[in-house]
Amino acid sequence: MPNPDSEKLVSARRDRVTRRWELNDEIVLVRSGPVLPMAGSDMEHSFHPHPDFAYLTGRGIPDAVLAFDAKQRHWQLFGPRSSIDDQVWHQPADPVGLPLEELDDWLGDRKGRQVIEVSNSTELQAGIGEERVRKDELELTALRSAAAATKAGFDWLYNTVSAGMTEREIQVGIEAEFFRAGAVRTAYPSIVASGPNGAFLHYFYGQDDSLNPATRAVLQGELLLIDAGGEFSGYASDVTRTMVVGAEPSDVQAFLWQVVLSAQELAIDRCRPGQEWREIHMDSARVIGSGLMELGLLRGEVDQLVSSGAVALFYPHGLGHLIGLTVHDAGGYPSGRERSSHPQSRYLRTDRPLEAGMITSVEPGVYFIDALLGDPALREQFSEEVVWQEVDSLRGFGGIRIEDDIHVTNDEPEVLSGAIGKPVRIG
Ligand SMILES: [Mn+2]
Repeated sequence: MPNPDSEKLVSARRDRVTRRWELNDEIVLVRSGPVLPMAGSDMEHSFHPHPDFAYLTGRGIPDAVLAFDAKQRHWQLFGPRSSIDDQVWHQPADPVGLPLEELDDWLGDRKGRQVIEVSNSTELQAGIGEERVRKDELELTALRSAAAATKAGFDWLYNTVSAGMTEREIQVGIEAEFFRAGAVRTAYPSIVASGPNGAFLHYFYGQDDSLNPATRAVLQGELLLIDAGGEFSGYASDVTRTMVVGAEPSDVQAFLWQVVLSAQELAIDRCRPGQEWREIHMDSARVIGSGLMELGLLRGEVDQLVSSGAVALFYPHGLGHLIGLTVHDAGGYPSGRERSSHPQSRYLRTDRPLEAGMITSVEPGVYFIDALLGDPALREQFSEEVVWQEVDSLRGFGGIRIEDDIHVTNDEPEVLSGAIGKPVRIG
């Protein structure tokens, strides 16, 4: 049950959101969402409340409705009541607010007024999203706890993993430690990618359609890329480390690892109010591009290599994203900002100036992605800028990504995941 202090903070969120909404006498409904059935089965997926509902109530009850009467400036929560039959199978849901059956009468008392579902209104959703980007104390506490649970998993990894372990063994081990440390679940499916698998940005075990977990073992001297995090009180953490397992890093591994770390450190230091995220992202691409030039994989002038899309062949994603109730959180593009189709920024999930209270991931990377590097059209297009002979010798290298979660403050950036070590080698 939320305590009185947290109730006060949640109520303050509602006040801030209603100040953003331009309403007269409308009725607004914010639904938590249903429990979703699994196809062809009487089982259900685990419930994830709609994050807007969770934000405005501090709760995660299925089928609940938060109503706002704009005329009376009054919020009313309606929650389901568990029947006796329900309670034979499940523990009862908290009896929050008024019984859900009373919603129709409540709306009937307000007949003739326009009823707006938040999920159908971009404007109202944007109003909530604009508030969700700046975290209050309750949210920061949850985010710090999520990062602490994630640290427990990575500590296990550093102490335990050696060459010969399978991706599945590593995934089970790291997740077990998240849960022991208080995480309710993982914030997203853990990415445990050994060797060449690290070149898939979102490599998930079991994605080979066999219905069985991955059996690939990490080999001595290979890279191991782990992108995983626990969820705590509904809030995500999102951390990536890449290490060489069971051997000293090769010159190329060590060099590229250092390039990615430098790009990350420079970007983290710029996570300060007023900085434009897009510019930090583009500068991180210049750092990566300069490294690739130094290694003899690209030739030319770095700004040109970024603008032509040559760097994006090796760093095709955005520098990071906002984090909160969802791992890729709301509010990345405020009104007036459009997504770009440029290869270096088409996957950029945020384009706005940073503000104190925001949480953003910072996750530059370098990858050798077969689908891009083997594409005849791209090889032709970048025949001058990419030294293909050198690049081809690194096919199968995998990828390197280093990711932390940053709290932008009016002082130094707070790295929520900063206590998680960054070894270049384990095992
Ligand atoms: Mn991330």
